[in-house]
Amino acid sequence: SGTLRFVLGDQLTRRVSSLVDLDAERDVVLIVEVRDEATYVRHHKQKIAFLFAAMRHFAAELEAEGVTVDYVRLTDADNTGSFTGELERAVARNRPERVVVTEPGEWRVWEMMQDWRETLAVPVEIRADNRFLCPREEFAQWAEGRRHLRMETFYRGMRRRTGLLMDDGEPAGGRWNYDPENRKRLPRGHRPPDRIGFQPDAVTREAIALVDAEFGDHFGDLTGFSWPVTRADALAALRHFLAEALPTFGDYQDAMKTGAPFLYHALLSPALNAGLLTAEEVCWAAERAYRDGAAPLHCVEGFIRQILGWREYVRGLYWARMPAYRDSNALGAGRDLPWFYWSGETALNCVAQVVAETRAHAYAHHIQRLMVTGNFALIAGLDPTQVEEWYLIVFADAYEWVELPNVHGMVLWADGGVMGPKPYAASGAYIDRMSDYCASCAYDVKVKAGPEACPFNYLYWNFLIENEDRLAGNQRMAMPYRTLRGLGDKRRAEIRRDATAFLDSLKARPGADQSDDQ
Ligand code: FAD
Ligand code: DLZ
Ligand code: SF4
Repeated sequence: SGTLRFVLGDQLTRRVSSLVDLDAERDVVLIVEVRDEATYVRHHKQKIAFLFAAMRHFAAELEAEGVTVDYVRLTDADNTGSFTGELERAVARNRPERVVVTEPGEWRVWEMMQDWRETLAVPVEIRADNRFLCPREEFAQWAEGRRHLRMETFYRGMRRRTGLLMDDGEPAGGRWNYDPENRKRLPRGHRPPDRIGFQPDAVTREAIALVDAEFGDHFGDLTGFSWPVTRADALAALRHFLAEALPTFGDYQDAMKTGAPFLYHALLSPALNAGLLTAEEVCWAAERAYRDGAAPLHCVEGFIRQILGWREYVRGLYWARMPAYRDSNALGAGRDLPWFYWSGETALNCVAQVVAETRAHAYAHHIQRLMVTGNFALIAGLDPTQVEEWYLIVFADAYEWVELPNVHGMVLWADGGVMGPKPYAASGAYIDRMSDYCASCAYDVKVKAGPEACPFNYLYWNFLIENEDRLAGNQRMAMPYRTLRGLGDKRRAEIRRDATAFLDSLKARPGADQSDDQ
């Protein structure tokens, strides 16, 4: 008897709604390692190790507090491998009066939860996820009747509602957005701060060994694992970020540099998304740095916008528009994901660098995701479903609620403009301006046509040509289409020729030849 409180692997906070009224005398907390969750997509090895390590540490912390934890390990005999199977077994084992759980991050699991209410022998209470600043219903109200859901409008509402960076009802410093001061190029020879690494302890090493043994054929390396897996370490990571990186965060937010995967980014998304930190405390800690004079407003506003704005916004959008959201394909894109997204074996140096860093760290920063692997997927016309699966697999912070809007909406414009007014397509010049990748590339970013040319250059124009019917009428695309019309038939034919030759040369898997791909 008592309550069985089921905590999912990305809800690892003592403050999660399913634990707020925990009675340590009578209740049992259930945490389960299950094969289905590790394989519904074949997650990066570091992502699984991160979650298993964090789940085991969280269970130990609860036990230290005197709470009874029913912890199912992946290799336990009779582990059914699924949330539903393990919950059923746990109900039979513990004989609770009821089950309490917090709503999940993914639609897939939400559907499972609806079934639990029908099939379990005891009542199941599904509580709202209190780990976000904007409740689902509130976002749904805001979104109702709007065809376009613009982040900036939502963000201003959130600033007003929370009081973050507000002075007497006005935005601090008199402006909502300080982007014009951000996004500089990195000066040559600039040395960014070191990442704070967390040496795996015995518990984490065991989780890493388990993943190596059970999921050794998944994408990614385990050797460099240094994520924070406890709340204490996540707080240390936050302090390190506030002191070392936040004061420069905005300036080089969009810069990319060979051998420097982290730059001034926070590296806090895995901890935030798994519950080790809350969005609220991270935002207020950044605001405090501004009020104390430890970081300038343009950096703090830029950072807070990512969490209070973007993160809350994509989560709200996901729940407001699912399950239909993932089905659209506004640009009719359908090419297979090239194998080099996994192998990194490509002459496109920018892509090779980002894939190699992703394999090593289960991390790439925002502009790498958006403007390198993302922009390539957009202008090469890659199939949204395949691209989305890749993004869900390769990053330690990936869950569908945050991955899908970013990939489907922001990167691929597969939602036809719900998130952004126009596709973010760009040629090689953008990557050249914001990185040092082009200097060591086999292609020449300044060349527009022929075998030496940077493929981003002709793929960009080819993208506009392929989507002329769909995009030429879009006001925000008027400029590039005007330029395209001025190019002339000969140049158009040249673009088509180069793009077709390049796209036809891409392999969807090793050994695949043209005839296989048909
Ligand atoms: P910083 O750059 O330091 O930013 C601080 C925080 O802001 C992040 O920790 C994150 O919580 C939040 N944030 C920033 N941008 C976004 C955004 N666009 N959406 C939501 N939150 C944001 N983020 C994920 O957490 N999981 C994903 O699966 C994911 N997939 C992405 C896919 C694509 C194609 C793109 C363009 C972005 C994606 N992002 C995703 C957003 C962003 O790239 C990561 O949150 C960020 O790189 C995490 O690293 P950081 O903690 O160093 O972030
Ligand atoms: C991602 C993941 C993995 C790899 N393994 C587990 C697990 O064994 N047990 C668990 O409770 N959660 C896991 N997760 C996180 C879940 O997939 C996540 O809670 C759902 O996607 C809902 O957001
Ligand atoms: Fe990437 Fe083109 Fe630059 Fe090569 S030249 S690194 S392919 S943008």
